[in-house]
Amino acid sequence: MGIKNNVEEFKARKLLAHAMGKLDEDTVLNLVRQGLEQGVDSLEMIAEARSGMEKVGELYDAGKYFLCDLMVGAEIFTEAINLVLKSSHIEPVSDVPPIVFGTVGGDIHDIGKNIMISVLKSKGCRVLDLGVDVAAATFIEAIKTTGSRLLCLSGLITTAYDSMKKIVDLLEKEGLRSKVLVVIGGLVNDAVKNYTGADYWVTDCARGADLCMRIMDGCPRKQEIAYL
Ligand code: B12
Repeated sequence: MGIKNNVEEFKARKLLAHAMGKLDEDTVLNLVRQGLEQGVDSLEMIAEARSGMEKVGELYDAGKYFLCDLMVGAEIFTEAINLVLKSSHIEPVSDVPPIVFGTVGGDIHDIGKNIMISVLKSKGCRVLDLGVDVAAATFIEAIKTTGSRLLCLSGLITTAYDSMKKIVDLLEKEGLRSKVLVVIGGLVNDAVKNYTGADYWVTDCARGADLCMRIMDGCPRKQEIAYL
């Protein structure tokens, strides 16, 4: 079977999502290695692993998985993504102000944030990672000191929406709103975007990278960077 067929088969069978949902570490990692060998797109694999993580969340919701299972899921997912991204660690060369990125106050989920940041860096963008549970004032301070025009906020729990809104309100209060575009990601949707006053919402890594690159005019770089 040719490489193209292998890639199609990989996608069609959703094995990675399935193994992720079952917290089957060995199978997840083997499938990622196999996918890399067969030339499956890295963003495709991230998306599939993420859909497996959604299953983990659903099972947790249904009382079939417990907090420790969420934690195991997070570890497996991180290992898998590190494998996927490992050959795309390229030093950012952009000389425009960095994208300011963080998980908002009250929220400690950072897997999605870290993936987005790795992908953006691999495309040559500079990113200032403020970490997790970041206070609104810290985001504003970072915008002021870097002169950044893109603020990326990650949030996965409902209380994160108020934190996001607070940040956007503070941008307005400080007279910075018209200079900065705000992109939110994680467990968000159109209603959350409207509530928080953000400009865009994203739940997909490929779309997120495209959007940020467009806002940043392609993040100037010196070399062409191919994905894996
Ligand atoms: C892993 C996980 C954890 C791990 C987090 C580990 C870590 N270091 O991040 C641990 C076990 C610590 C955890 C803790 C908790 N969790 Co939790 N967790 C999850 C789980 C299963 C997966 C999240 C994840 O990593 N997904 C994979 C990543 C890759 O997806 P993603 O974050 O969406 O990111 C992608 C895109 O959205 C995008 N992206 C993300 N951010 C951004 C930002 C920008 C700007 C852009 C452009 C793109 C972008 O890029 C990523 C790549 O595709 C979800 C279930 C779910 N459905 O999401 C629950 C979930 C989010 N957790 C939940 C809960 C309730 C909790 C706890 C409160 C549990 C508790 N009782 O203590 C605590 C929260 C503590 C806190 N204060 O934050 C709930 C939230 C419900 C709600 N509506 O509020 C969920 C939905 C589970 C559920 N169904 O109940 N959790």
